[in-house]
Amino acid sequence: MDSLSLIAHFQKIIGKEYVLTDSNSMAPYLIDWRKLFRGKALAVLLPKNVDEVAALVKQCHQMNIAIIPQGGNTGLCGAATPDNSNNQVVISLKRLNHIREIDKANLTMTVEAGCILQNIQETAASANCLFPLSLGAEGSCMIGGNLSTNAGGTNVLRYGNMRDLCLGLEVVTAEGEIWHGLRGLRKDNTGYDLRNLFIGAEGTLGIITAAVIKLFPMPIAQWTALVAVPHIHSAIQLLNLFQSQASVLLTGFEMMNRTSLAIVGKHFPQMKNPLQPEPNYSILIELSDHESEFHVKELFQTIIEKAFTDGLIEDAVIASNLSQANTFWQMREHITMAQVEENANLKHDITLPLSKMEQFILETGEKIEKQFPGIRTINFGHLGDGNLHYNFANPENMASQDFQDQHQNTIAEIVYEQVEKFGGSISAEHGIGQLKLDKLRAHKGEVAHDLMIAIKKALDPKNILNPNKVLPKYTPK
Ligand code: FAD
Ligand code: 2HG
Ligand code: ZN
Repeated sequence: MDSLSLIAHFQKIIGKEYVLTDSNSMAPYLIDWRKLFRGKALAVLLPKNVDEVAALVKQCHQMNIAIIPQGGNTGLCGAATPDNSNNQVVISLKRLNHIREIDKANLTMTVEAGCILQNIQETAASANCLFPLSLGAEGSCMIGGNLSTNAGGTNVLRYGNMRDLCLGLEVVTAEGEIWHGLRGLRKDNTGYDLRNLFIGAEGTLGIITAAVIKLFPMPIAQWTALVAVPHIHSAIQLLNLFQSQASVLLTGFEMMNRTSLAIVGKHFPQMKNPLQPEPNYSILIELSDHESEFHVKELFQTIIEKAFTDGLIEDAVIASNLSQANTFWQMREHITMAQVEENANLKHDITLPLSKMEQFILETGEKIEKQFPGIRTINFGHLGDGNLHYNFANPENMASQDFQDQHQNTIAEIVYEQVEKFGGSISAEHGIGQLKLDKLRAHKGEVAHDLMIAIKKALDPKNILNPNKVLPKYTPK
């Protein structure tokens, strides 16, 4: 079948206006958020419900057309961008954007894949419930993308990542069948865990069309503080102190090094760090409570006082109201945008055992600074989860594009070698996509990698779902 008849088939399934083929309307779907990856597509398809998704996939399966599922296109690993063959189609889930049900007694919500995360949070809040997944891209990322990347964000240390927040899925398989797995059960030991195969698969095993997600009672009080610590050692001790004293009330523990907040202040002057002089590390801490405002405030103050006495912290600003707390969070969430303003930047989204974090930072920093004098380390992240965004910007005397083009591989090699040495992971929460495709086999080991390929072959024998993402074209022995 030639491409014109194929397009006509798509148009018959979802309507002419939802099959985009002209380059202007397709453009935003063919480039990733960081503008690192660009691709081409036969068409961008915008189905409105699960049946339309299934019919499109059946058609593609029959014709051996590869499909790139796409949500909000905020992913940071190029996983939602087609390749340059011009033989692939993008299926955007954005029109599947209905909240199907809120079950307050069961504390669950059934949402379609194209629901924007922030809309889900707001709908949950209007029912006096909390949906805790929270990240900087929440105004545009979609729950299907969050599920497919197993997104993390800033509440993981209390509520877990997306995998922990999902009870059931509806999925269109590679052959265009619909798996109706939308159960809101917290226990279900009925054989293999299919749900957890699709979560984090980055669209390589099936297209998620809806999910049952977990809700939580809304906390009645929150206290937020920004705290100055001299080095990473004290940051980890402070984390341990909060964990032991506040236990599950600790809902956020974000670390930002001096350069991270300096670039935020430079590009967004209304967001200057209130801690002055700017400390080596600023820690954003949040406690949430269901009992009383008084309780959490007392607890916070007691822990902060102890931290001062123990010499762990140099300074602290406790947010006096919600608006100041929001300003602290805004500052934290703007680091990624500030890095965009700095132009080219190198990202390494890694996790390490907390016990190894200090040695990793000291040793790796020394290696990199020795080789690239003046390099700017933008080190921030979800310290409570052992997750660093260990990023770099060019030394002042080197053009940022040259820095990126000439040195990104060398720097990544040093970082990932160190990650292996200290028993960490080369992808904490952003995924593999095409960015880290060539690193996965060495990192996971042959056995794990071959098992992944076996799963992929069983679920998608024609390799039409997001090919060459996560797993390269590889034939096991
Ligand atoms: P997309 O980018 O559209 O897609 C991501 C992957 O999922 C692709 O492989 C795509 O094919 C697949 N996919 C999308 N929808 C479906 C579906 N319905 N079925 C099957 N596969 C699908 N991530 C974090 O984890 N934590 C953070 O704190 C965080 N902060 C961020 C801050 C900023 C400013 C930005 C730009 C990104 C951030 N991210 C973060 C990364 C990104 O927002 C997340 O990975 C998010 O989950 C992606 O959702 P999306 O809808 O944009 O997915
Ligand atoms: C965050 O935590 C995101 O802000 C993005 O995961 C990290 O920009 C980055 O490297
Ligand atoms: Zn993050």
